[in-house]
Amino acid sequence: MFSRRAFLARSVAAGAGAMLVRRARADEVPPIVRPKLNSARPTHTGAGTPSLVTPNGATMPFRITNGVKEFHLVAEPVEREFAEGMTVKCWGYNGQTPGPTIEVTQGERVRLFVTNRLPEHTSVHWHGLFIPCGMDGVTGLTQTGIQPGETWIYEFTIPDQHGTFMYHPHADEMTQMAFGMMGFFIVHPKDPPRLAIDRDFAIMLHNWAVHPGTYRPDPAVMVDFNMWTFNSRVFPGTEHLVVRTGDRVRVRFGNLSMWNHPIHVHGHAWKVVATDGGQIPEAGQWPETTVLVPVGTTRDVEFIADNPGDWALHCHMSHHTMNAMAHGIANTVGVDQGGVEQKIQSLLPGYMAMGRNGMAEMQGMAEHMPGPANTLPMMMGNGQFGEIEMGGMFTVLKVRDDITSYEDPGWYKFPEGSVARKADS
Ligand SMILES: [Cu+2]
Repeated sequence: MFSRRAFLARSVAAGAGAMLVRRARADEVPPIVRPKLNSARPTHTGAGTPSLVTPNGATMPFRITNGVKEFHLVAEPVEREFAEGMTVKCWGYNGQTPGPTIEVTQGERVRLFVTNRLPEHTSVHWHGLFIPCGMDGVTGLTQTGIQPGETWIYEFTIPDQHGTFMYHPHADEMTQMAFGMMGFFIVHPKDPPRLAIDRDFAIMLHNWAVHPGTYRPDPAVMVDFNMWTFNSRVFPGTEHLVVRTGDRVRVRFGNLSMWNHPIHVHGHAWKVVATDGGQIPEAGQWPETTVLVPVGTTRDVEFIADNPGDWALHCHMSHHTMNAMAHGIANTVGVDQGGVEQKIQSLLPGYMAMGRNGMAEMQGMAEHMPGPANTLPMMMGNGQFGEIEMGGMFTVLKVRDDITSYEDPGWYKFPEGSVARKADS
């Protein structure tokens, strides 16, 4: 599994003496940068790789000091708008959740400064990277916690592996990850890939328990989550993925949530080409339209976008494409609630019985009746034909023949006579 070259790289790293994390001296710490969301592209220009796009996110800035690539992560409280109408009090890195995407190239020497501005200790684990154990970031096992106010240094040589990895705390994980502390760590290959990629996206999957009317995720919740996010945003707040017809597209999914997510694409089939464990040989790749992204893993999928249109791309767990969910309520489908509605109205003026014919009537509820503060409707978002009745882990893959940039081109212009129609029209 490990090449001789990788072994040598490790030996060199060991010889350099940086085997354990240490506290930073004030004069060596790079400035703190909080990149603006979506402002950091184009970003990395590795050999033959396109700019990586973290939808609704950003790329981590760096500086080079004596040939070493230096990053400065700041663990801190952040406010994150999940979609218009809901802002959550989270924890993250450099003003964001997920934290900005770190990009490096195979073989590079990196130095990662971590400043802790949380009210409790933390650490950073580099998920999937084969680095010296003293840099692994597990509180108690490989280091003591980084205390509030301290800045520590992780330093290592990127081993002979490339692909999609992640970073997250390995200290009070239940709280710190529930609050959104996670990010991508992308290693680009030193040599150009055999098949050039035109569009490269990174999407982190997460779940949250933000009880209706509240602002802070509940870290004690184990299974009963109510918000499901792509890069800490819910539909319709999720950025659309714009590609040109014929583009070879890569989407990197990471999952640090508490559920597995089967992510489905319409109109295309993709192949899983890599996991956080390594690249998959071509003989081991098979086409599918849904990739299961288990907890604690990454999956890189690739496909040719050869079918123009507006294609749904979403988690196939139907409750994961809903916002502030109405789960746990009595099942009223098929129930005549007429008499009940009048009786309750005598106690609660304005009460509306709902759900007799399904849940679609509850969409746009916010327009009909005020909900709790900071709580999104269960299903929302409009397309060119009306309400899409989705939330959570949903976005749109926009495949276009005629675009000259990857700016959002608006809704698809369907060719005459190509849209489903009512039989009697
Ligand atoms: Cu899901």
